Amino acid sequence: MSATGNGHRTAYRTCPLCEATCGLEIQLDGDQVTSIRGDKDDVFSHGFICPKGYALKELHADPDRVRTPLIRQADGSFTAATWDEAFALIDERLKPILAEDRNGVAVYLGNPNAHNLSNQLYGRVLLKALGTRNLYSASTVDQYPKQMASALMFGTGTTVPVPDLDRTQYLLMLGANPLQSNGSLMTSPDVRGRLRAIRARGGKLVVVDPRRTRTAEEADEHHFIRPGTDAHLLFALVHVLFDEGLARPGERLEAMSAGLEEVQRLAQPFTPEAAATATGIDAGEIRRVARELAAAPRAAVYGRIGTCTQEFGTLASWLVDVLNFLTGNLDREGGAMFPLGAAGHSNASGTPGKGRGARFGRWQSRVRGLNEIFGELPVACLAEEIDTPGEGRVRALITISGNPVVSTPNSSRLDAALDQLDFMVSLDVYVNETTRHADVILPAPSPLRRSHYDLALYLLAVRNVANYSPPVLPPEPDLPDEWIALLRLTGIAAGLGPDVDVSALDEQVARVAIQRETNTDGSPMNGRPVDEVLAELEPRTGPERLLDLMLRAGPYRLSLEQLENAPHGIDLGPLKPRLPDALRTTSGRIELAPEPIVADVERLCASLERPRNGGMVLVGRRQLRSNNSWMHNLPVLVKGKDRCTLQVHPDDAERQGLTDGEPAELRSRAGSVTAQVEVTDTVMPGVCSLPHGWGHDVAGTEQRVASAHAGANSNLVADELLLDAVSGNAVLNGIPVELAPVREPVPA
Ligand SMILES: Nc1nc2c(c(=O)[nH]1)N[C@H]1C(S)=C(S)[C@@H](COP(=O)(O)OP(=O)(O)OC[C@H]3O[C@@H](n4cnc5c(=O)[nH]c(N)nc54)[C@H](O)[C@@H]3O)O[C@H]1N2
Ligand SMILES: Nc1nc2c(c(=O)[nH]1)N[C@H]1C(S)=C(S)[C@@H](COP(=O)(O)OP(=O)(O)OC[C@H]3O[C@@H](n4cnc5c(=O)[nH]c(N)nc54)[C@H](O)[C@@H]3O)O[C@H]1N2
Ligand code: SF4
Ligand SMILES: [Mo]
Repeated sequence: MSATGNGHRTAYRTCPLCEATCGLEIQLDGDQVTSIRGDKDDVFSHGFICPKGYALKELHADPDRVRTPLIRQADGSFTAATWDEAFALIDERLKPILAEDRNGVAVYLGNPNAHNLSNQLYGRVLLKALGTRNLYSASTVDQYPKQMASALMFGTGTTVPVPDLDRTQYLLMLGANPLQSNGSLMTSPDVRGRLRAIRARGGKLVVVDPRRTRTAEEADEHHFIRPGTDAHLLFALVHVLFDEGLARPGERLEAMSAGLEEVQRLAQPFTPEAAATATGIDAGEIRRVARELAAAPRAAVYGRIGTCTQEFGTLASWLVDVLNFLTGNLDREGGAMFPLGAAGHSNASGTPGKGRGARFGRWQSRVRGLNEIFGELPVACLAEEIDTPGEGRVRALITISGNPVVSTPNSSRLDAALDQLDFMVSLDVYVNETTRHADVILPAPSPLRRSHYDLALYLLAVRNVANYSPPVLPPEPDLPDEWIALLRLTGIAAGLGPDVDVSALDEQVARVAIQRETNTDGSPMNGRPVDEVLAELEPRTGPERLLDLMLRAGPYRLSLEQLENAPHGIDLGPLKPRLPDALRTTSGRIELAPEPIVADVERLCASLERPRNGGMVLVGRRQLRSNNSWMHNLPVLVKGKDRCTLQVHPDDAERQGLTDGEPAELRSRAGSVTAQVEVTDTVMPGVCSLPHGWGHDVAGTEQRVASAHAGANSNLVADELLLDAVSGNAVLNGIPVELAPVREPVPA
């Protein structure tokens, strides 16, 4: 932070809104933010910023943002309360439910937790104290198929290869649109610049997407693909590599792997011809892409939300890295590499090259018997766990930074189910579609009033970096950082009552974390007395103390002080090969053919025979000025033309009698929704696209701007019964739908 006269000063802070981790330069006059722009000295983003980064200014000032605890009254309205009143009520209402059944209290964790240091570090403390098996999160409408495949192949869910964007010469990208999303499972500010650089150095970008996206327009080549058939395409690429003797992982990779022959056997039925029928991509083109991928000096295959939130999400995610392996590009410069985070990277701690591996399905959901994954149950079954009577029913819910009523499939069922809860608490910054059901809302400070370090996203970065931001502004006296609320909830969950001694509990949390290090082989703290390490971290408390510990114990042996002295971040260099040390499988090998994945190939084979009846399917899309469901209350982001449109190909529009700009009704097994049609040949025939996160026209919310730009909720038609069989992740792309014109005008 640098200060000049008259209260004018400049602060630097990492943007917490998406995975790109851009550095912001924030000008302030006293407490007022006067401007936000990209920090050109940021070691990673070099001044890049998107419109959401600027929007932090409006988010900070948004009069609709919740600023005190709220308690819901009998008539449904909310009244302001003190923190003590709120926690007393929570204690009173949760205690009897917890006493009867720990699993009676469910938790839903939303996406912003991944961008919030306090919540990442203290959310898990609360979960441990609660001891519930009913844990749900946005990860099962997102990336768990990828993390599951990674865990089975490499040993942990954060051992996810990312494309080495800055050095690759060939990038095959499926189901991602980083020009709108700014990248995901690939922390990479200014993706457009980095993609353009690939082409500028003579490389090639190939995009596979049922829509001709902005990213596709940047590419050398774009292939439309029938939604949900990426695994067919990827298997066919594998098939061609084996068939033509192009499967050459190289001695190094081969020596540390298991299951190569099994992969070859599994790929047999997936001839380019068979895949062509399923995917709609010509067999000759599939052969050519396979040959080019094999011939490229350094290549990477990368898949994201379109390959995860679909019927064969785990298979597709697995095949992406099978291809990276077969072409020798796994763990190689310019290929798909493993980042090394400065703090909290489980594959960098303990014994190198071997671990406990991954286990799934340790328990099942009560109603549908769905498997546990990474300690969670699929969020697609949350509603039924509430609305199905019987022993073990979910009776209370805590949501933390989540809006599942808009973000998860069959929203209307969940919306109704929340009314059947005995008690609900939401930690959130808005009264929105979900939190309006809560009995108590606990607010969180503006991002500018809390510190930041991207614990999760640096584990996925295309370059190793570390950047810590102190709060730009001091906390408001009555709006403390979220770790304090999380510890008070922990006190309640642990039976210590609503007034737990927060600093004593925090010290206990730190001691447990230190003890883990002092007990870990290879840790610089191994064997040291806990008190001694604790003293070294003084006078820090809260998230800063834990972060400092993690940085010191981390692979670069950094300290928080070093990061505090580097407001533009510390560049730790380009990605380096990390195998076999990063492996944490029980075998110490790359498991190319893990059993749960192999078992699902049969289902994929069966789908080859599926008749293609010409029906319509729905896919989603992301838009630059949007962020899932929660930034639609900021005028700077919603101004201009209505963006929540239903994109339909001209041929389909004609066939169904749909007119551009007119409303259409979209129907599925789960429900229906009305949206305005946009006729465009950027979607392939047979596919329509509606963005998610909209539908703000429900009663009882307090988001004036969002309500005036309501849009339609695509998850009213997403079907909670359609899942990726392996992971339990929801199918949000490739949902069978019917379309019909609506004569009535769409309500504004
Ligand atoms: N149909 C369809 N559905 C989808 C997707 C899709 O592609 N298609 N994508 C899915 C994906 S990838 C995701 S990640 C999910 C997102 O699903 P969710 O995480 O459930 O939804 P968000 O819209 O991110 O909601 C974030 C919530 O956090 C609150 N919030 C914001 N900042 C803070 C803070 O600092 N503290 C607290 N306590 N709360 C805060 C917001 O007010 C909002 O209520 O949606 C999924 N749903
Ligand atoms: N502006 C903005 N940025 C965001 C978000 C946001 O809501 N808005 N959300 C953030 C979050 S939580 C996430 S998880 C990331 C996601 O980041 P991305 O994965 O890059 O997200 P999308 O832009 O939705 O791109 C998914 C693409 O998959 C395509 N697709 C759909 N079905 C299929 C299919 O079956 N096969 C193939 N090959 N493609 C398919 C869609 O047409 C779409 O273009 O974005 C993050 N960034
Ligand atoms: S790209 Fe993401 S991190 Fe960068 S400014 Fe935009 S929202 Fe923030
Ligand atoms: Mo996401």
